[in-house]
Amino acid sequence: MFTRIPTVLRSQEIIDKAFSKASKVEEPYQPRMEVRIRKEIQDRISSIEGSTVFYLRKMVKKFPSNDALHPFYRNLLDLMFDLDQYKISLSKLDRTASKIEEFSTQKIRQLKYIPVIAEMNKLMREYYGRVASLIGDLDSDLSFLGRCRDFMKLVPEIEQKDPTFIIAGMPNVGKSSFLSRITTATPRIASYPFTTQSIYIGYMERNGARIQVIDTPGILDRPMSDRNTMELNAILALRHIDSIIIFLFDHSVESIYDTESQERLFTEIETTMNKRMIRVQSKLDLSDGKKEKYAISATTGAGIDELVTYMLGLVSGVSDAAR
Ligand SMILES: Nc1nc2c(ncn2[C@@H]2O[C@H](COP(=O)(O)OP(=O)(O)OP(=O)(O)O)[C@@H](O)[C@H]2O)c(=O)[nH]1
Ligand SMILES: [Mg+2]
Repeated sequence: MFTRIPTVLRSQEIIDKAFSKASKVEEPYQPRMEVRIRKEIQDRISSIEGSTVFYLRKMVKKFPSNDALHPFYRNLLDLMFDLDQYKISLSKLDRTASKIEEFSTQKIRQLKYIPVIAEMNKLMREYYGRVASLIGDLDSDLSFLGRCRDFMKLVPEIEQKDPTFIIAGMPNVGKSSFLSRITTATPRIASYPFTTQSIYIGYMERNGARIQVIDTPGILDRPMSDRNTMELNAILALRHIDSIIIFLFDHSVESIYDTESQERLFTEIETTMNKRMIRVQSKLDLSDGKKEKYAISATTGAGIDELVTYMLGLVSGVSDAAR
């Protein structure tokens, strides 16, 4: 959504562009000087009106409206910036475009009744001044929208329609190995603009339905209290993605974390995310037997089919509907 928005220009750039284009407007020879000047001013006004109104309206159209924003993106935008300000800034751009239109029509009409060239030039100066001030008043809104766009452009695009699983668990438990085992291609790597971490998004194709799997290193694998605000925001936004969480427990002999700390994180995620959680034991080949209902080894492939079948069953209603 935000990736399609070009860089947002600042007031002065919009004014400079429009005025410089208008200054190139020239009327061909006319025997009567007043007629030529009048026509030239009229054309310059139309040119400025055209380029400024076009630009402002284009921006309003390119930025997704509040209603068009998926809750995930809406929530992020609100957390990082301010959704009310976003709405206000967009509607200010739109209103200014209308004001410029009205003002241009009014000036072109007045121009028709001005007989003296000096008066025509005065009207033109007035016009330029007013348009420059109308667009100048938008500067803080343009800069605000520019910052929203620069940030949101980097937020990973998550397919909202596909049934989605989020893989969580302590570091090194085998989340990424599991993701590459069950998803087809190399996962798409996307960085959150406000964490140094990336999320990995993979897709499983089964029976014609597409299922999205998101691996979240550094986003879900540490206690909430250790997190900075940015990371917390990233987690809170993930709550808005309709999904089921696969929580991996490493009960293997080589596990870095004890069972208690893994259980603590499980409970914490369960409480914050408020989503269905599936407990899965990883690294079965290195473990002393099965300790969870679902146990897998990304290395040998043991237990994978069973787990995937279970996962598909959980979303089959959803994926049928999506088809
Ligand atoms: N023997 C064995 N090793 C595994 C298995 N799954 C993962 N590993 C190994 O465990 C290590 C960590 O695996 P990752 O998949 O990177 O774990 P992760 O949870 O994504 O780690 P972070 O992204 O750092 O949180 C790697 O050396 C893997 O090769 C498994 O089923 N069996
Ligand atoms: Mg990983």
